Amino acid sequence: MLKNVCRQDDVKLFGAPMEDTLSFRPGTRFAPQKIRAILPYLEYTTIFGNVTKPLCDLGDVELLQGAPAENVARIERFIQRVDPPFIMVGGEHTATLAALNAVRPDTYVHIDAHFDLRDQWPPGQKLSHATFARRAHEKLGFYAIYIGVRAYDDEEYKYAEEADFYVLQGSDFTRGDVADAVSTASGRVYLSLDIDVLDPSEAPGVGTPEAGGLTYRKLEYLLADLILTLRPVAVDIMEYSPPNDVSDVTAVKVVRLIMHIAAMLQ
Ligand SMILES: [Mn+2]
Repeated sequence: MLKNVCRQDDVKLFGAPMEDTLSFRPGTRFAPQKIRAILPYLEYTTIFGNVTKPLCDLGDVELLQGAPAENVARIERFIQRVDPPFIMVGGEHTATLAALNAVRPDTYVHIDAHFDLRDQWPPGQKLSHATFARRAHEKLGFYAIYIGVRAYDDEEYKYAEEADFYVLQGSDFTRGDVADAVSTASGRVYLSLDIDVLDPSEAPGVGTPEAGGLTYRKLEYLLADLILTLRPVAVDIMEYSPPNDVSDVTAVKVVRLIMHIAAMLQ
């Protein structure tokens, strides 16, 4: 059904306003509606690249409240009816598990201040925003490239090492470092962006802020280097939290990134 709403080569946009697990500040469920409110007001032609076709908006996945496993299943079923390329807007990062289940990439690129590789978080909970990447890897066995990670538990770092993931830590890496990381990728690629990879001074509107992050301009170059070389089948932007934003400073970055990504995917 959804396949008939857009043309096959359109870049599709949809919201996954899932927010059933969180560690710190709530609000990611409001991201898709906030993004849609701002999207009409930003220019489509910029010095950094043009979006030549409007995004094809498929609306939001209908979700329950407080049922993470059911919501991951609903998002997965939704994505199975969407032809790539698409951009998913979170919601909590756990929704990326649904996208990985549906897309089944060979290489998963995770841009985030965090690994999201805990076995349980909070203790006793196997499925959450802090564990979803581990659940996905246990099931799907992809190769992963981590970029921007700067806050984690030893357990997560050990898991990433044992899984032979490529990890570019912190925010001081160069474009050459990114090229080295890219050279290890192969096959079908899925790219996930947690907006908390940005420094909280530039992007306060997140649920789990961590000091010492990327600048917005560095993230733009990073995404261009990754997307233009790896040609991911789909991309997501997760964890934007409007109630924690200040004067839309995070919102305008999220919307601009969506347009950059759409321009590169089309
Ligand atoms: Mn994060």
